[in-house]
Amino acid sequence: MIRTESFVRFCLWLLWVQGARPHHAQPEQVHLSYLGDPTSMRVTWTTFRPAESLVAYGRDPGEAFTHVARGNATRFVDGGKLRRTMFIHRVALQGLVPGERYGYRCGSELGWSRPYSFRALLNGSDWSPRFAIFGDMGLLNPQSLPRLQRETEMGLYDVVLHVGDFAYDFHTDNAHVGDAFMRKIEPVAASLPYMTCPGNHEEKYNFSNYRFRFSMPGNTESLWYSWNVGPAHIISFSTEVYFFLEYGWRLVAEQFRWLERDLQEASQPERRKECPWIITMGHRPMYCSNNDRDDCTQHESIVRCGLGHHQYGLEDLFYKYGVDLELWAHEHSYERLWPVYNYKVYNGSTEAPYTDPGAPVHIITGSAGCQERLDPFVPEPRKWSAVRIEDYGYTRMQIFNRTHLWLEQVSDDQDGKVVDGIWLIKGKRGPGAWP
Ligand SMILES: *[C@@H]1O[C@H](CO)[C@@H](O)[C@H](O)[C@H]1NC(C)=O
Ligand SMILES: *[C@@H]1O[C@H](CO)[C@@H](O)[C@H](O)[C@H]1NC(C)=O
Ligand SMILES: *[C@@H]1O[C@H](CO)[C@@H](O)[C@H](O)[C@H]1NC(C)=O
Ligand SMILES: *[C@@H]1O[C@H](CO)[C@@H](O)[C@H](O)[C@H]1NC(C)=O
Ligand SMILES: CC(=O)N[C@H]1CO[C@H](CO)[C@@H](O)[C@@H]1O
Repeated sequence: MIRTESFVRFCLWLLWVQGARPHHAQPEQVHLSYLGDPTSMRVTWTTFRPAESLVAYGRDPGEAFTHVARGNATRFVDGGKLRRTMFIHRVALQGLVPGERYGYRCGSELGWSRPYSFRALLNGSDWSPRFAIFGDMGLLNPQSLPRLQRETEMGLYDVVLHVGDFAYDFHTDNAHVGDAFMRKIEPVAASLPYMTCPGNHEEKYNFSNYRFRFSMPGNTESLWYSWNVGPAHIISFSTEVYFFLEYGWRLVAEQFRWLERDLQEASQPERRKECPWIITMGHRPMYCSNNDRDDCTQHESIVRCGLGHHQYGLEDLFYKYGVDLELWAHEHSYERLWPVYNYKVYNGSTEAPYTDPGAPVHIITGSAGCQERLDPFVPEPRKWSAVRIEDYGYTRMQIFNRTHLWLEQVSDDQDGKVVDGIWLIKGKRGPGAWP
């Protein structure tokens, strides 16, 4: 009896050893990112053995995958005990026709992914991009993910913004958790550009899992970058440079200088006329009314006021350049603020607080779902706090045109019900719009 069992086990092991090898060049964890050019899209994936980096693609429906694009793979060694090695492949598709749908699969002669498809984003600023926005989604309890997957398949979105904190954590269990998370989001992330910023859960080994796994525009290993989509300029940055100074104070200064330059350029009058919305995304908020001891609960939060003697504070910088909307996460809840600057509320008017507001608008949306569950609020809302919701869910945003932007909050707990919504309407732009 025992002998038969061990024999069967031995056979299974042999099969596994034989079978496992070629599978290591099987592509997995496929995801897309947008480089800011509507004729282009980047495909990123992982293999566990070196292999070529090819994407076969074509117009969908109609063409078979008649085109082939090539790219390169980067070797990534996780910092854990096992020093697991993987190969992160990156291929930029070029020459796409804006607005057209493409089918693709990625891999090499050693193994291909299943087919996926995406729509190339539209050109110019005269269209209305639709976003799914959330932070803090983990491998365990990613409650909003099935709904996001269905809505992706229904064609509800053009882009996803994941505002930091992934997997919980990428590096956990020798980065097996990171692999499993990236496989789990694949149905969404291989169909829509999945744009990111780093959160505190990505910190381990100097953010290396984050830096290697994603492929955002620019040359800062996805840490900070900006891009245009429709009538919006979107800036993604790292609040974490302020909290993990052991990786270099230099990074705080470098990112701050970059932010200032980027904002300066984006607010040149001709650019702002074409692309008036300036939207930021960063993980840890400046303000929040949660019942914990996070930075945002401090009156002089670091993200808002900066380090030491108020160096590199972001509230003044974003105010100075007339940032319209600031997207945050970190708190596992949803909170919408009245237009606020330095603790003072600047409603457009009492009847229409978000029509030509006198300060940036902040949204905190970190309740997509993770093993740390939800974060409660302090009992009394602050006077700058407009709406607080402690449900699992995510935010939808549609930038209708140069003046009108719609934001709404979806509660997954309440079966997809829209539990909050505002029009942000702006005629005036830039610092001149503030009182
Ligand atoms: C995109 O729009 C710009 C400006 O209108 C134009 O110069 C460019 O040729 C367009 N590109 C494509 C691929 O349609
Ligand atoms: C951490 O990573 C950043 C970005 O790659 C790099 O500039 C910095 O020097 C690294 N810091 C340390 C201490 O390795
Ligand atoms: C801002 O507008 C809202 C909604 O009308 C109102 O409840 C709130 O008191 C206003 N705040 C200030 C400071 O005017
Ligand atoms: C912008 O979109 C809003 C909402 O759809 C609409 O009411 C408004 O007329 C549009 N503005 C322009 C200039 O098209
Ligand atoms: C660093 C490197 O090898 N870059 C190459 C990546 O792939 C493209 C397209 O094949 C090449 O042009 C680069 O030189």
